[in-house]
Amino acid sequence: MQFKKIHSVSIADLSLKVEDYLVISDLHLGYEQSLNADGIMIPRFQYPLIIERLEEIQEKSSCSNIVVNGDLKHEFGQISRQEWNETQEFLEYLKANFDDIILIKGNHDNFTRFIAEKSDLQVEECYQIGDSLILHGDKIPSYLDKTEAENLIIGHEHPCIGLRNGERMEKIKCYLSGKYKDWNLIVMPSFNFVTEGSDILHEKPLSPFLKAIPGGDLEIYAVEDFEVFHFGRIKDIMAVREKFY
Ligand SMILES: [Mn+2]
Repeated sequence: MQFKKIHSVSIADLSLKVEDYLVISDLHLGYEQSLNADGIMIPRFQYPLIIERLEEIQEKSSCSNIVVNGDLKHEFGQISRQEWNETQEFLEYLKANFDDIILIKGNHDNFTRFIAEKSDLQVEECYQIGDSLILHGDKIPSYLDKTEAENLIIGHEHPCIGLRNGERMEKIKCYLSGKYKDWNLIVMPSFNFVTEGSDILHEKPLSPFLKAIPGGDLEIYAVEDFEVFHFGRIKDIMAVREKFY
């Protein structure tokens, strides 16, 4: 399958293909149970959807290695039973289907290390493949100054674009691409089916990397079912909106 390229990496639906690695981000396993605890009655449906989509991506991309770029699980602090079971099962699934498995620490991953150790896996701060450095993106680490990578691939933001369709607002997951200092910054959407994410046109950015890029100077690549739609830059869409509304 032919994938849309951003710099040296390719968009394979909700994952990035970086050489022979698939990169996925922000699965937030156990999210439903955490919502249930807050009184939001949502059924637990994510896990089979995640596996199904990942299988399709692996088949179409023929990648044999994988990087999970942070926030594998949802809850802060103590691990809930659903999270423990699903996370363990997911790691075993990865071991059965991929050769090299890299787990990167996200801000929700305080206890992921203990689950990972049970599957003989480790949790890393970041991981470099070719000219791309992969990190979660919840903070700007000091080791960045020493990296020789050209691309920075982050998650954490869960970007999506809200499009008005008559009375309804439809949200589509998207990638963002722009410049952070001298690096090419690529922001990934979440591999999570509970929510589309945070709307880049209507909500303030979360990641310090995005806060450091003034005026929405970022290209938007929306993804839906393996198709990629280039929307142009956030700031150009904002300018048009101001003109007409
Ligand atoms: Mn995060």
